[in-house]
Amino acid sequence: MRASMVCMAHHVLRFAAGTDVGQRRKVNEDSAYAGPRLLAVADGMGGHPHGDVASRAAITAIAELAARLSPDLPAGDDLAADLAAVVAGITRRLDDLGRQDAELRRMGTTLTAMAWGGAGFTVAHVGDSRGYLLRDGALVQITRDHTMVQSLVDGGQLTMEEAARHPRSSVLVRALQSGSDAHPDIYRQDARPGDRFLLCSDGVFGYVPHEAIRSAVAGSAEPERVVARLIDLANGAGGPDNITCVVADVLPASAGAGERVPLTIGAAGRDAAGPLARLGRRLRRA
Ligand SMILES: [Mn+2]
Repeated sequence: MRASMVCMAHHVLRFAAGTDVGQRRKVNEDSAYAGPRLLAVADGMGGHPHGDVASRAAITAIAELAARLSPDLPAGDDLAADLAAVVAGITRRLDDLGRQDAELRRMGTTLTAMAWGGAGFTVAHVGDSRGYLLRDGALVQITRDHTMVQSLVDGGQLTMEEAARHPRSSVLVRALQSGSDAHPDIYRQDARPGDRFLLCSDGVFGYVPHEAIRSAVAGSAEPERVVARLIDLANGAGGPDNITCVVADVLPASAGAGERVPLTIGAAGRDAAGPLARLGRRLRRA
């Protein structure tokens, strides 16, 4: 008994990520990051100019935090403080960009980020991208949408079903935006071996029914195949929006995590010669 208390459970992540522009948009304004310590999805806000710039700024800041965290031993990290600082930094960055270029004023992005601490996550969430947990065959949403319709659901004025069909279901009440303070939800999420986590943009859950998402997430042992299946389902539903997924399995450390090269994709992945590519090389050497 004593030994199990001293030897804290320490697990590892096996992760995959994918993004697709969809069937109707010209530009992919989603970005995502997946690595051994951090998972994140950012959706540049529809109806705002230059959402791709905003989601790239958010995911670049997440990748920079990932580079500062040890890939293996989480001891001593204060992940809630780290994530709060990153979110505040993203807002400052959006403010700076807005000051330099009037066209970039009022651009915004969602951000759903999960920092891995070895036995659980710290989540930072703003907007209407989502986190889900698949445990014992059930898929549960672990983030709360910052949307007008979710506020109406909370107030008892709409059911979840009505909210999902609401014509203004994507109108946000909170986002990362230049000219306004960020108010992220930051909280702990427990995790155990066998858990599978999904982060995705609304291009997935807005068009693919919950049960189809659950069945895709539960349908393959390989996170890569789950990502590909979800992108296929969203495109099969018409692909009206950009589509982005990150899938991560929690494994006992003894299982090893296999491929651990971090992925930066979508709008943030476009600038292959830029600072992110250099960051990627540094991480691969580490
Ligand atoms: Mn979207």
